[in-house]
Amino acid sequence: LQPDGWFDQGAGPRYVQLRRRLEEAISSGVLPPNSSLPPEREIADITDLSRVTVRKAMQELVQQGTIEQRQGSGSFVRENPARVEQSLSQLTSFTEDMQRRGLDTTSKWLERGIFLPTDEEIGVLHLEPDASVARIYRLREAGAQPMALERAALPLTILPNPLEVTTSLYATLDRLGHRPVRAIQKISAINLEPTEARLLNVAEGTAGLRIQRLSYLEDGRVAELTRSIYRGDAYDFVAELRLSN
Ligand code: 16G
Repeated sequence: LQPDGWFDQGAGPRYVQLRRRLEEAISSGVLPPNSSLPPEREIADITDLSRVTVRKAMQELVQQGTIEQRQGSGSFVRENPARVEQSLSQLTSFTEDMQRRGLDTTSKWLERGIFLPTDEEIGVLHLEPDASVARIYRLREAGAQPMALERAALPLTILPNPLEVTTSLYATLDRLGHRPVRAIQKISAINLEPTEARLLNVAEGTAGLRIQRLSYLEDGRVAELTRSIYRGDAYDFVAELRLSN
Protein backbone atom coordinates (compact mmCIF):
# COMPACT_ATOMS: atom_id res chain seq x y z
CA LEU A 1 0.00 0.00 0.00
CA GLN A 2 2.01 2.91 -1.23
CA PRO A 3 0.78 6.40 -0.26
CA ASP A 4 0.49 7.94 -3.67
CA GLY A 5 0.11 6.98 -7.21
CA TRP A 6 -2.45 4.23 -6.94
CA PHE A 7 -5.69 6.06 -6.30
CA ASP A 8 -7.35 6.64 -9.61
CA GLN A 9 -9.90 9.44 -9.80
CA GLY A 10 -12.01 7.53 -12.30
CA ALA A 11 -11.95 4.17 -10.54
CA GLY A 12 -14.81 4.65 -8.11
CA PRO A 13 -14.88 5.52 -4.42
CA ARG A 14 -11.61 5.30 -2.55
CA TYR A 15 -12.84 2.70 -0.08
CA VAL A 16 -13.66 0.43 -3.03
CA GLN A 17 -10.19 0.97 -4.47
CA LEU A 18 -8.64 0.19 -1.10
CA ARG A 19 -10.82 -2.90 -0.71
CA ARG A 20 -9.70 -4.13 -4.15
CA ARG A 21 -6.07 -3.48 -3.24
CA LEU A 22 -6.43 -5.54 -0.10
CA GLU A 23 -8.23 -8.28 -2.03
CA GLU A 24 -5.35 -8.41 -4.49
CA ALA A 25 -2.84 -8.63 -1.66
CA ILE A 26 -4.84 -11.54 -0.25
CA SER A 27 -5.41 -13.46 -3.49
CA SER A 28 -1.77 -13.05 -4.58
CA GLY A 29 -0.57 -14.44 -1.25
CA VAL A 30 1.12 -11.22 -0.06
CA LEU A 31 -1.31 -11.51 2.83
CA PRO A 32 -1.68 -15.30 3.31
CA PRO A 33 -4.54 -17.03 5.18
CA ASN A 34 -4.48 -16.35 8.94
CA SER A 35 -2.04 -13.44 8.59
CA SER A 36 -3.02 -10.28 10.38
CA LEU A 37 -3.81 -7.02 8.63
CA PRO A 38 -2.21 -3.81 9.88
CA PRO A 39 -4.45 -1.85 12.26
CA GLU A 40 -6.91 0.61 10.70
CA ARG A 41 -4.86 3.55 11.97
CA GLU A 42 -1.71 2.28 10.29
CA ILE A 43 -3.47 1.65 6.97
CA ALA A 44 -4.89 5.17 7.16
CA ASP A 45 -1.39 6.58 7.78
CA ILE A 46 0.24 4.65 4.95
CA THR A 47 -2.46 5.37 2.40
CA ASP A 48 -3.27 8.90 3.46
CA LEU A 49 -6.93 7.93 3.61
CA SER A 50 -9.27 8.83 6.44
CA ARG A 51 -9.99 6.19 9.06
CA VAL A 52 -13.66 6.27 8.03
CA THR A 53 -12.68 5.24 4.49
CA VAL A 54 -10.38 2.51 5.76
CA ARG A 55 -13.06 1.22 8.12
CA LYS A 56 -15.59 1.06 5.29
CA ALA A 57 -13.22 -1.01 3.13
CA MET A 58 -12.52 -3.34 6.07
CA GLN A 59 -16.20 -3.72 6.86
CA GLU A 60 -16.90 -4.85 3.30
CA LEU A 61 -14.11 -7.41 3.52
CA VAL A 62 -15.63 -8.71 6.75
CA GLN A 63 -19.12 -8.87 5.23
CA GLN A 64 -17.96 -10.81 2.21
CA GLY A 65 -16.06 -13.22 4.44
CA THR A 66 -12.56 -12.32 3.18
CA ILE A 67 -11.26 -11.23 6.57
CA GLU A 68 -12.49 -11.66 10.13
CA GLN A 69 -12.17 -9.43 13.14
CA ARG A 70 -11.11 -11.15 16.32
CA GLN A 71 -11.97 -9.28 19.45
CA GLY A 72 -8.97 -7.56 20.93
CA SER A 73 -6.48 -8.86 18.37
CA GLY A 74 -7.37 -7.19 15.08
CA SER A 75 -8.25 -8.34 11.58
CA PHE A 76 -7.09 -11.57 9.98
CA VAL A 77 -7.26 -13.10 6.53
CA ARG A 78 -9.75 -15.93 6.61
CA GLU A 79 -8.81 -19.37 5.53
CA ASN A 80 -10.89 -20.57 2.62
CA PRO A 81 -12.02 -24.12 3.09
CA ALA A 82 -11.00 -26.57 0.43
CA ARG A 83 -14.24 -27.22 -1.42
CA VAL A 84 -15.48 -30.74 -1.20
CA GLU A 85 -17.18 -32.48 -4.12
CA GLN A 86 -20.03 -34.51 -2.77
CA SER A 87 -21.80 -37.13 -4.81
CA LEU A 88 -25.57 -37.07 -4.62
CA SER A 89 -25.98 -40.58 -5.92
CA GLN A 90 -24.36 -42.61 -3.14
CA LEU A 91 -25.62 -43.27 0.37
CA THR A 92 -22.48 -42.52 2.36
CA SER A 93 -21.79 -41.03 5.78
CA PHE A 94 -19.92 -37.84 6.58
CA THR A 95 -17.07 -39.85 8.13
CA GLU A 96 -16.73 -42.05 5.02
CA ASP A 97 -16.85 -39.04 2.70
CA MET A 98 -14.08 -37.26 4.55
CA GLN A 99 -11.96 -40.38 5.11
CA ARG A 100 -11.97 -40.96 1.36
CA ARG A 101 -10.39 -37.52 1.04
CA GLY A 102 -7.81 -38.30 3.70
CA LEU A 103 -9.37 -35.93 6.24
CA ASP A 104 -9.84 -36.71 9.91
CA THR A 105 -13.26 -35.96 11.33
CA THR A 106 -14.27 -34.71 14.74
CA SER A 107 -17.66 -33.97 16.28
CA LYS A 108 -18.50 -31.31 18.81
CA TRP A 109 -21.55 -32.58 20.65
CA LEU A 110 -24.33 -30.09 21.10
CA GLU A 111 -26.97 -32.60 22.21
CA ARG A 112 -27.10 -36.38 22.54
CA GLY A 113 -29.76 -38.32 24.39
CA ILE A 114 -33.30 -39.65 24.58
CA PHE A 115 -36.14 -37.15 24.25
CA LEU A 116 -39.88 -36.85 23.83
CA PRO A 117 -40.53 -36.76 20.10
CA THR A 118 -42.12 -33.85 18.26
CA ASP A 119 -45.32 -34.49 16.31
CA GLU A 120 -43.30 -34.40 13.13
CA GLU A 121 -40.87 -37.03 14.42
CA ILE A 122 -43.80 -39.24 15.49
CA GLY A 123 -45.23 -38.96 11.98
CA VAL A 124 -42.07 -39.27 9.91
CA LEU A 125 -40.36 -41.96 12.02
CA HIS A 126 -43.65 -43.87 12.56
CA LEU A 127 -43.24 -43.80 16.35
CA GLU A 128 -45.82 -45.02 18.84
CA PRO A 129 -47.37 -41.91 20.45
CA ASP A 130 -45.77 -42.71 23.83
CA ALA A 131 -42.36 -43.70 22.43
CA SER A 132 -39.20 -41.66 22.94
CA VAL A 133 -36.70 -40.70 20.29
CA ALA A 134 -32.89 -40.75 20.12
CA ARG A 135 -31.44 -37.42 19.11
CA ILE A 136 -27.93 -36.36 18.30
CA TYR A 137 -26.93 -32.84 17.39
CA ARG A 138 -23.35 -32.07 16.52
CA LEU A 139 -20.97 -29.77 14.76
CA ARG A 140 -19.03 -31.79 12.25
CA GLU A 141 -15.46 -30.91 11.46
CA ALA A 142 -13.02 -32.23 8.88
CA GLY A 143 -9.33 -31.48 9.13
CA ALA A 144 -10.16 -29.14 12.06
CA GLN A 145 -12.46 -27.10 9.79
CA PRO A 146 -16.16 -26.81 10.71
CA MET A 147 -18.21 -28.20 7.81
CA ALA A 148 -21.75 -28.88 8.92
CA LEU A 149 -24.27 -28.86 11.73
CA GLU A 150 -26.22 -32.06 11.94
CA ARG A 151 -29.34 -32.95 13.90
CA ALA A 152 -30.41 -36.57 13.67
CA ALA A 153 -33.50 -38.23 15.16
CA LEU A 154 -33.84 -42.01 15.24
CA PRO A 155 -36.38 -44.43 16.70
CA LEU A 156 -35.06 -46.19 19.81
CA THR A 157 -35.79 -49.49 18.05
CA ILE A 158 -33.00 -48.51 15.64
CA LEU A 159 -30.66 -46.75 18.08
CA PRO A 160 -31.50 -47.73 21.69
CA ASN A 161 -28.57 -45.84 23.21
CA PRO A 162 -27.52 -42.60 21.49
CA LEU A 163 -24.48 -42.34 23.81
CA GLU A 164 -23.04 -45.28 21.90
CA VAL A 165 -22.43 -42.93 18.98
CA THR A 166 -19.00 -41.56 19.72
CA THR A 167 -17.74 -40.87 16.20
CA SER A 168 -19.75 -42.15 13.24
CA LEU A 169 -23.50 -42.67 13.47
CA TYR A 170 -23.49 -44.98 10.47
CA ALA A 171 -20.64 -47.06 11.92
CA THR A 172 -22.73 -47.52 15.09
CA LEU A 173 -25.82 -48.43 13.03
CA ASP A 174 -23.69 -50.88 11.05
CA ARG A 175 -22.63 -52.59 14.28
CA LEU A 176 -26.27 -52.82 15.37
CA GLY A 177 -27.23 -54.32 12.00
CA HIS A 178 -29.23 -51.19 11.12
CA ARG A 179 -27.26 -49.57 8.34
CA PRO A 180 -29.57 -47.58 6.06
CA VAL A 181 -29.64 -48.77 2.44
CA ARG A 182 -31.80 -46.09 0.85
CA ALA A 183 -32.48 -42.41 1.51
CA ILE A 184 -34.49 -39.50 0.22
CA GLN A 185 -32.63 -36.24 0.40
CA LYS A 186 -33.92 -32.71 0.01
CA ILE A 187 -31.63 -29.70 -0.38
CA SER A 188 -32.65 -26.06 0.08
CA ALA A 189 -30.70 -22.80 0.09
CA ILE A 190 -30.61 -20.75 3.31
CA ASN A 191 -28.85 -17.81 4.91
CA LEU A 192 -27.19 -18.92 8.12
CA GLU A 193 -28.68 -17.71 11.39
CA PRO A 194 -26.25 -15.93 13.76
CA THR A 195 -25.73 -18.99 16.01
CA GLU A 196 -25.28 -21.33 13.06
CA ALA A 197 -22.80 -18.93 11.46
CA ARG A 198 -20.84 -18.66 14.70
CA LEU A 199 -20.62 -22.43 15.11
CA LEU A 200 -19.58 -22.87 11.47
CA ASN A 201 -17.08 -20.02 11.79
CA VAL A 202 -18.44 -17.99 8.87
CA ALA A 203 -19.90 -14.51 8.62
CA GLU A 204 -23.54 -14.08 9.63
CA GLY A 205 -25.92 -14.29 6.67
CA THR A 206 -23.51 -16.45 4.63
CA ALA A 207 -25.21 -18.89 2.30
CA GLY A 208 -25.69 -22.42 3.53
CA LEU A 209 -27.46 -25.55 2.38
CA ARG A 210 -30.13 -27.20 4.43
CA ILE A 211 -30.21 -30.90 3.71
CA GLN A 212 -32.82 -33.25 5.01
CA ARG A 213 -32.17 -36.96 4.78
CA LEU A 214 -34.76 -39.60 5.50
CA SER A 215 -33.12 -42.99 5.38
CA TYR A 216 -34.53 -46.49 5.34
CA LEU A 217 -33.39 -49.97 6.30
CA GLU A 218 -33.46 -52.96 3.99
CA ASP A 219 -36.80 -54.05 5.51
CA GLY A 220 -38.40 -50.68 4.72
CA ARG A 221 -38.34 -49.23 8.26
CA VAL A 222 -37.38 -45.57 8.60
CA ALA A 223 -33.94 -45.34 10.21
CA GLU A 224 -33.19 -41.64 10.59
CA LEU A 225 -34.48 -38.18 10.02
CA THR A 226 -31.46 -35.91 9.78
CA ARG A 227 -31.41 -32.20 9.17
CA SER A 228 -28.05 -30.85 8.26
CA ILE A 229 -26.75 -27.39 7.57
CA TYR A 230 -23.75 -27.52 5.29
CA ARG A 231 -21.45 -24.61 4.60
CA GLY A 232 -22.28 -23.13 1.24
CA ASP A 233 -18.66 -22.13 0.69
CA ALA A 234 -17.33 -25.64 1.27
CA TYR A 235 -19.47 -27.95 -0.87
CA ASP A 236 -20.15 -28.72 -4.50
CA PHE A 237 -22.85 -31.34 -5.00
CA VAL A 238 -22.50 -33.57 -8.01
CA ALA A 239 -25.00 -36.00 -9.54
CA GLU A 240 -24.74 -38.04 -12.71
CA LEU A 241 -27.80 -37.66 -14.91
CA ARG A 242 -28.94 -40.03 -17.65
CA LEU A 243 -31.46 -39.64 -20.39
CA SER A 244 -34.57 -41.48 -19.32
CA ASN A 245 -36.41 -43.59 -21.85
C1 16G B 1 -24.21 -37.50 6.43
C2 16G B 1 -25.73 -37.49 6.27
C3 16G B 1 -26.46 -37.70 7.56
C4 16G B 1 -25.91 -38.89 8.30
C5 16G B 1 -24.42 -38.74 8.50
C6 16G B 1 -23.81 -39.92 9.19
C7 16G B 1 -25.89 -35.78 4.49
C8 16G B 1 -26.55 -34.56 4.04
N1 16G B 1 -26.21 -36.25 5.69
O1 16G B 1 -23.75 -36.32 7.00
O2 16G B 1 -27.82 -37.90 7.28
O3 16G B 1 -26.54 -39.03 9.55
O4 16G B 1 -23.80 -38.60 7.24
O5 16G B 1 -22.45 -39.63 9.34
O6 16G B 1 -25.09 -36.32 3.80
P1 16G B 1 -21.49 -40.34 10.37
O7 16G B 1 -21.65 -41.81 10.18
O8 16G B 1 -20.14 -39.84 10.03
O9 16G B 1 -21.93 -39.93 11.73
